Amino acid sequence: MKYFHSLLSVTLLALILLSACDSESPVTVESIPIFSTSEISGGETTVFDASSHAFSIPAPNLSTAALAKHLEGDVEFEAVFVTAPAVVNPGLGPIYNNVSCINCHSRDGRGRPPGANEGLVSLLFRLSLPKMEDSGVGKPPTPVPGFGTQLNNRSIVNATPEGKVKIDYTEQTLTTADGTRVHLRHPNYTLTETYQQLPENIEVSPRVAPAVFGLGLLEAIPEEAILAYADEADVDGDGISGKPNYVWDVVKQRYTLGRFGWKANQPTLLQQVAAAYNDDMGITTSLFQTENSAGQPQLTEHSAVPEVSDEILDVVTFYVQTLAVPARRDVDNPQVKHGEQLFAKAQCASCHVPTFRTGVLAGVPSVSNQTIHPYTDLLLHDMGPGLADNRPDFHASGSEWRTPPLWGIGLVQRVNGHTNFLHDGRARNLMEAILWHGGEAEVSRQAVEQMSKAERDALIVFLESL
Ligand code: HEC
Ligand code: HEC
Ligand SMILES: [Ca+2]
Ligand SMILES: [Ca+2]
Ligand SMILES: [Ca+2]
Repeated sequence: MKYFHSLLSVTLLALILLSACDSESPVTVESIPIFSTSEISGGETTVFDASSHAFSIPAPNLSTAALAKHLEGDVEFEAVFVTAPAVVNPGLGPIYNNVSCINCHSRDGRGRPPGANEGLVSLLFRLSLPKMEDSGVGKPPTPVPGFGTQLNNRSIVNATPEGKVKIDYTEQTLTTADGTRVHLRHPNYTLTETYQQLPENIEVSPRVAPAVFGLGLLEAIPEEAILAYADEADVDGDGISGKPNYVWDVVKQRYTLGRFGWKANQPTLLQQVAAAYNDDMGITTSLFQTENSAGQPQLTEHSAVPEVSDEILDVVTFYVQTLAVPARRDVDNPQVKHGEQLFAKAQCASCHVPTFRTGVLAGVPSVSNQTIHPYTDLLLHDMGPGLADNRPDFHASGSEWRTPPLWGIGLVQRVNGHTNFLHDGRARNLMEAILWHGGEAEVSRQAVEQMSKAERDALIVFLESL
């Protein structure tokens, strides 16, 4: 594994540490401890912070002007929107899921499903109707009349939410080769209190809010580098295909490679952010000028001017492009190293690809030309019926999901106070997340089931070091 011995990254680390020190205590390159280079997860954007703020730090290599732009974006990311007319941040709704970006992406981190007596906060539900036979694959999801492609469970006064969701879990038990019993829970969703009747054949896809750091780096990975891992027909016969999603780019007005969202259903961060304003908050932008409630009785007036300006859209996009990636911890711990070997041996790295080199992202030099360790291939994989939402999304089938990056995953507990993983947050810890893997990852899961307790522990300790 060549990323262990890259002198370049060691030099980068030295530069990062040097620039972080004040001039009164000069640090020589010789006095800096040599870490395994895989610790530097985000290249020059890496920060050494394992606190509860670990996901919220601006990339340390931003210029003064770029940092100012990032901080403007930070303010907008936290801005709470209200019913129009208002002096600050008007335009919320009339129907929406939440009032600010940060409310779902808490501490720039990960959301979770609601607890027993909580409402939905950072979990949302995408909706669609089944596609026609001949217009199916590769097309956007078909909206549900009166509901669109997302259930908006909240509304401003004098409007009606589209409905609510009741969640319950079915417990099941899995026994590993050494006789350890692991409890898994499978979510069941019932849509209730809908403002009008839903069609019977509706497709529902639950999605929790992912963390938003390091995303500019993922956007900067050259398309060819991602496609190099695609093997749709599994020509090399390792049981793993890896398929690019191609989704509609509203700026380019054509289909382009999808990278963001649980099904790689958004092509760029600009479009992802504009879609979040529109779908999640009921706020129009120049990219999506139509309210998400178009055609519904509660939409009484419609502003011709976008509710959020291009300037704000730009700084918020820049903000999620330039949040730092936290460095790994404990990389020299023998148990961590053992876990890393097991990760490779169980074929986890076939999808959770450890290393990429970014290209140039226009206007964002800090994420350009970096060696990064995101542990994702940004491709779609069939994960089997257990994880399927049975709702296709462009080229993603009902059982395909984009490999999520694993960087920072060991800090979720510290930052977000929970360890709920997977697209719907069903897994209550990392081991449950692994044991839900099926489909193309069947062999990986079986390898973990065959491991001794010590090996499984090492694998988890490795993941916690990311
Ligand atoms: C109601 C909760 C909610 C709100 C509000 C929300 N998001 Fe999200 N966000 C999500 C969910 C859920 C996803 C995953 C969507 C998917 O898979 O289609 C997501 C995905 C993203 C992603 C892509 C992450 C990735 O790893 O692919 C970015 C970036 C993002 N949101 C930024 C924002 C910004 C900026 C705002 C405010 C304008 C915002 N979000 C508001 C829930 C929310
Ligand atoms: C065939 C590709 C593939 C392989 C092989 C694979 N994974 Fe995954 N992994 C995924 C996908 C796709 C998801 C998201 C599934 C979902 O959310 O429904 C995922 C999710 C995860 C998550 C939860 C991440 C999150 O953000 O919630 C962890 C942890 C994880 N994998 C670890 C592993 C480990 C450890 C192995 C090896 C034992 C492994 N994976 C093998 C594709 C793969
Ligand atoms: Ca609005
Ligand atoms: Ca809707
Ligand atoms: Ca293959």
